[in-house]
Amino acid sequence: MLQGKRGIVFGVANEYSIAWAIAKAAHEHGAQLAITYQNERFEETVRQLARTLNEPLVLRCDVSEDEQIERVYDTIAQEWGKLDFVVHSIAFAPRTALEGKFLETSRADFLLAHDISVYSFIAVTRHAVPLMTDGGSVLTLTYLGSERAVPGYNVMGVCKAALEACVRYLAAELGERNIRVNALSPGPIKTLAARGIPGFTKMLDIMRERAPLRRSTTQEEVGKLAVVLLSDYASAVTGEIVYLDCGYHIMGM
Ligand code: NAD
Ligand code: 0WE
Repeated sequence: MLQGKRGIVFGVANEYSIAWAIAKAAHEHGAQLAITYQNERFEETVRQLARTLNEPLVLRCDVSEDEQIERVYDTIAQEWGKLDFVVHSIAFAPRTALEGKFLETSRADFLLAHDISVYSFIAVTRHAVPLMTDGGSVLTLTYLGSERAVPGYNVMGVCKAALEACVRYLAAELGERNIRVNALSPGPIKTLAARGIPGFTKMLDIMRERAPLRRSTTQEEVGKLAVVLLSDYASAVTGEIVYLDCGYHIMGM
């Protein structure tokens, strides 16, 4: 589905990362890849994982620094000269903001969460645009907490609402270049970002009880749908938030 296409996947931390599942699926479908990790803490793990792909570019990118984003795209421009897709699979809010009361969200936590989880999506898309000379597909990851008050998701819910608005504004602006912009919205998945969230196991129980499919989403399922959205099979889909939450969000109770 992605033969002859080149893409970059931001946000691989370990084998459980949604970004990694997307990279694997894109690789299986013929894409040539670059993958990025946040810092040295993840470098060894990510380089090890990368060995199972066909020599991807493995690049460090802390999205809080413009120079690191620029360096990544300088490398892509040098090595490939063009780009077909971008996957943004990054979110962060300080633990204090996810544990305390939403009312108590500090200015510093609010700004940091929005910088990493929202602004970075605009930045990585902006740098990709000049390289997407044959059109392109940009994808990010969101969560239902953007439109429902999910207990504890707090400032991240506000970030995801803003992220989803970014999807629409970028889609509107980039459509004339045949660049599509979409988000995938999976149900809760046990990844590094989910581990240590108090009551996360309970959330998986609730999915088993209430989601029409009586379970939550797997990373592999996100990988498969991502491949479709990155491919020409989704050539008329842009500005969309695509749910793959086993139907959870349609329920009224
Ligand atoms: P993950 O921890 O594997 O991935 C999050 C990534 O963000 C990590 O690779 C981390 O290094 C990266 N990151 C954080 N701060 C960064 C920074 N300053 N610079 C660069 N990278 C940074 O967890 P995941 O669950 O795979 O999360 C990926 C995306 O999926 C996130 O946007 C998350 O909100 C979204 N999502 C997750 C779930 C879930 O339940 N796991 C559900 C819906 C959406
Ligand atoms: O987007 C997320 C989680 C993103 C996340 C996770 C962490 C944990 C470690 C952002 N920042 C941090 N900061 C840390 O220090 N998800 C969709 C998973 C998630 O997190 C929740 C959820 C769900 C689902 C938090 C509360 C309630 C539900």
